[in-house]
Amino acid sequence: MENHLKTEDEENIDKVTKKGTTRRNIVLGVLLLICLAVSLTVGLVLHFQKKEDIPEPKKIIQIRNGASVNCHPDHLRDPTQIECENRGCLWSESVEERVPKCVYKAENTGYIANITQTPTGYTARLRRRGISRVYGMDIHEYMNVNIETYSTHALRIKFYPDGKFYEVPEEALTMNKVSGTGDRLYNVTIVREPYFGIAVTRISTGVTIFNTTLPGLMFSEQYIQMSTKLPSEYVYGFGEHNHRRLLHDMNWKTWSIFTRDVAPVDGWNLYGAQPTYMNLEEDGNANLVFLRNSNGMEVDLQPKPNPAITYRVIGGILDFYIFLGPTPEKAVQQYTEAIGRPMMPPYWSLGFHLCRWGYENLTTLRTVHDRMVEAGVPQDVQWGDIDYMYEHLDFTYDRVRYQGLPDFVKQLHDGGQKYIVMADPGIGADPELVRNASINSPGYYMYADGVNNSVFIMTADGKLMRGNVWPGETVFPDFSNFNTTVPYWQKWINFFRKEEGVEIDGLWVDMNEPANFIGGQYDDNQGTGCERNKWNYPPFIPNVLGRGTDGRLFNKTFCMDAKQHWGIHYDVHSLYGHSMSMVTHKALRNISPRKRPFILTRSNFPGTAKYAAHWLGDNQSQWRQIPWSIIGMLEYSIFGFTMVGADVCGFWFGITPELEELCLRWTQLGAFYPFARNHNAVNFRHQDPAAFGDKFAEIARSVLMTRYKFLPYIYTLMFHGHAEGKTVARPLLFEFPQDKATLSIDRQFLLGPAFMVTPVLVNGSRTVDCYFPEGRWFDYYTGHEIQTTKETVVLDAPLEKINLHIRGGYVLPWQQPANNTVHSRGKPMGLLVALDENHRASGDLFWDDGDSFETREKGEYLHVKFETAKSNFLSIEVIHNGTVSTDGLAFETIELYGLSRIPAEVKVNGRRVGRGSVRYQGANEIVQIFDQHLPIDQNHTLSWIVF
Ligand code: MIG
Repeated sequence: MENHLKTEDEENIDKVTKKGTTRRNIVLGVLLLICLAVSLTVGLVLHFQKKEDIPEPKKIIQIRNGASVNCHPDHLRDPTQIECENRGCLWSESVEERVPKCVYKAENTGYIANITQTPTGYTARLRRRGISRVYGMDIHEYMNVNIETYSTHALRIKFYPDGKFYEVPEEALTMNKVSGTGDRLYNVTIVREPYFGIAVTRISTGVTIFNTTLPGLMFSEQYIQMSTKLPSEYVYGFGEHNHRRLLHDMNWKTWSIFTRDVAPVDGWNLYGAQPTYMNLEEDGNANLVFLRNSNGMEVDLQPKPNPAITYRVIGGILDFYIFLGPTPEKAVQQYTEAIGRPMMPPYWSLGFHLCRWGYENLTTLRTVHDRMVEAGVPQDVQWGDIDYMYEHLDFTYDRVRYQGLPDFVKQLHDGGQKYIVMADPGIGADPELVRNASINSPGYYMYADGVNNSVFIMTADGKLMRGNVWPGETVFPDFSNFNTTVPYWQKWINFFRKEEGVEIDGLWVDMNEPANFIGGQYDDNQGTGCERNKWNYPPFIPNVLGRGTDGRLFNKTFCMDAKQHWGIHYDVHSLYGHSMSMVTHKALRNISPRKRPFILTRSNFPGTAKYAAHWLGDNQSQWRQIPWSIIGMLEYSIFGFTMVGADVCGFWFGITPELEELCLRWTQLGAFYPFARNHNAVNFRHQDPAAFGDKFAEIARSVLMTRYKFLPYIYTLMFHGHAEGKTVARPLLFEFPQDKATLSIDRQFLLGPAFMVTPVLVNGSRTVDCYFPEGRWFDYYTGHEIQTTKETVVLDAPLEKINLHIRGGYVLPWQQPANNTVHSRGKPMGLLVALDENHRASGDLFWDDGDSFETREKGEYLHVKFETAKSNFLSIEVIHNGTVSTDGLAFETIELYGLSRIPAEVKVNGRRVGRGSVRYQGANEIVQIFDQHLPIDQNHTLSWIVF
C-alpha cells in the first residue's frame, strides 16, 4: 500500500505537469506546479526517509520442506484458510513473515508425461492431473513440450497447447541459432514421477541449473504458472524495475513485467519488458534464462535454502531459452547472439548530450548553448523535447516560440554538433488543432494521412482508437504493421527535415509503453474506459501498477482488446516500444541508407538494442537515485544493451539547495555512463553543466574531457558489444565471478574489462569505499598501484575528483579530447599500457568513419591489436585495414603503468628513443614515452629495459 501511494504521487506529477504546459493556463499552471512540486518533494522525502528506516525483514526459517509455490497470489489481500483449502491447497498459519500461507500440493496439480525422442531433442505430450480450473478458466488438459538442443551451450524448452495460441511474432523477434563447438555443456532429464518436470544439468559440475519439478504447474488461456528451482540464490536481472540492488533480494519479492509509463521510484513494472535473468552458480558459473513471452507476467523470488522462481504469465506460451555461459560474459554473448546484437552507435553519440524539457523557446535554448560553449564543456548533441513542437504535434516546430530553429540546427552542425528531437506515438487528432497546425506548418496533415492509409490502431469494434496524450485527443500508429507505418513515419520524418527544414541527426521515441493519459479509449460520447471483457478485465492480473481494486489492466494505456497487426493489444502491449524502435530504424535507414541511425527509446523488449539506445526514464534529483542508476545500467548490460544511461543530475525536482553537489557528483558518474546525457524536467531549475557557475563548469569540463579522452576505448568496447555481444558497462562480478565479494557490488562498475569507475554517491562525502578484486590496479591519475587487493579500501574523493582505476594487463587506446568528437577525432592518439604481474598487457582499437552503416559487416574499418608478445615488448599490429581514412592519425604518446622504475632503455620500432622523449608522470609512477609518431594503420613495436 505504501508503495502504491508513492507511485500515485508520481502519476500526479505527470498529470499536473501536463496541465502546467498547456498555453491556456500557463501562469496559473506554473504557480500551481511549483507549489505542488515543493509539497510533493517534501512528501516524498519524508516518505522515503520512513521507508529506509524499516529494518531488513527477519530471516526466514522455512517450515516446509523444499520450495513452495504460492497458491493464492492475490496481491490485494491474504486468503483465508477456507479459501485456500477450497483451491485444494495446503494452509499453514505459522510461516514466517512474507512466506505464503497457502501453497500448492504436489498431488493436486501438474501433468503426467509421455516422452518421445527426436533428432534434436525430445517432445513430450502432457496430460493434466489434479485440479481442472483456475481463476474460473479451464486448465488445459493436454499440453505439448519441445525440448530442443539449440547449440552446445544453449537449449530451448517450449510448452504450447493444442490448437491456436499467441506467441511473440517472428517479425518482432527472430531468434538466431547460437554457434558453438565442442561438447554439449548440459544434460536434460525429464522427470516423470511423482510428477512431471524438466531438469537441466551442467555436465562439468553436475549442478542442476533449471528444474521445473515443483507443484503448481498449469496452463490455461489467461493464466500460466510454472516454477523452477535454482542452484543458488544469486539472481540478477528481470526488468524493467527500479531495483535497489543488483543482486536480487530473494526474500519472497514479486516483480511484475508489463510495459508502463511511470517514474522509476518503486517496485513497480516500468517502461521496458525484460523477462530475462542471469543466475550465478555457487562455483561462479553463470546461466541465463530468457522467457520469450510478451504478455503481462510476474515472478516470485524465494530465498535459501530452496531458491526458486515462480512465473505467473497471463497469456501466450512458455518458451524458455537457456544459455549456459559458463562465464557471465559468455552467457550474455550467447543471449545476444540469439536475440540480436546491440547496434553500433555512431561515434558522436558517445559524446556528451544535453537535454531538458522546458527550453520554452529558442532564446532559452541558445542561452544555454552559448554558456556551454563559453564554459568549454564538451558536448556533441543538443536535444529537443516536446517544447519545440507546435502544440505538441510530432514533426512540426512552433513558428513563434522556436522561430529560427532550422538555422540554429545549421549552426550546431557547423560547429560539429548534432541535434536530436523527440517524437511521440500519439498523433494529434483534435480537429481545431489539426487545422491550426497546417497554418503553422504548411503541408502538415499527419492525422489525415494516417487515417487515409489505415495507419492507426483500431478498437475491437473497428473504429479509430482515440486516446489522449500531449496534443489532447490522439490516435496511435500500429507500429507492428510495417507495411503502413514505415512509409508513413518515413514521410513525416522527411517532412520535418525538408518542409520544416530541421535537419535532425536522430530521434528520441518516448511515451511508447504506450502511454495514454485517459486509460482506455474515448467512446462516441467522449466517455472513457474499455468494454468489460476478459481482455480488459482479465481473471488474474499480475501485480502491476494501477491494478487497483477494479481489475483493469488498461490503466494509463490502451484497451487490451484494441486490434494490432501482431495481435490484440493484450498480447502485444509490451512490444509497442520495440515495434516503434524497429519502424523508426527502418525509416531512418531508408532516408539515409549510408548512415547509422541513432534512436533513443524509453520502452523496450529483448532485441530492441539492435535498433535503439535506452535511458532509464524519469528519475529524480535525489542522492538515493544516483546508485540506482548504476543498477539499472548494469541490468541493461545483462539484457544485451550497450547504449544505456540515466538522466544525469536527475529529471524531476532538483530545487533543493543540495542540487549543486548532487549534480556535480552525478556528472562525474554520468561521464562514464555509456550513454551520457543530462536531462531535466519542465519547470525545475537549469542543471546543465554551465548553469552553476565557473567552479562547477570546470570540474564538469575536466571529467567530461576524461571521457572524451577514452572514447577510442569506449568505441572499441561498443564494437565488441555489437560484434560479439560483450558488455560495455560491466558489473565487477562479470570479471570476477569466483570472488564472492563482487557478487553484490553495485556502487562501482567497470567499462569493459579494464576501466573501473567508483563514484561518490553520498552528499558531503569526500571519501569513497572501493573494492579491488585480485590483480593489479592503478590509479588512473597518478599511476599509483593499489597495495591491497581483495579488500575494500577507503579512497580520497575530493569534490573535483572521481576515482578511476586501470586494471593491470590491459592496453587502452585514447585520444586527446576536444569540445566535440568532430574535433577530437583528428587529435593525436595514445596508449595507456597497464602491466600485470608478468608485465603483460593486451587490448585493441576499432576505428572507422564513425557513422556509416555496417562498416564492420562491409569491412570498412581499421582494427589494431596491442599485445605484449613477451614481457617488456609490446607489438602494435594492424589486424584489419579496410578502406577507412585515418587522416594521419598516430599514437604520439605511450604510457606505461606498473613499471617499478624508469626504463634504462626504450626502443620504438627497434630504434632507441632519446632521453628527452621519456619522462615520469603523475606521482612518478607513469612512464611516458612522448613525441612519437606511430601511424595507427601501421605495425609497430615497443620495448623497454628496466635494470
Ligand atoms: O509525460 O516529453 O521520460 O524524458 O522529458 C512526460 C516530456 C513525457 C517523459 C520522458 C521525459 C520527457 C517527458 N516525457
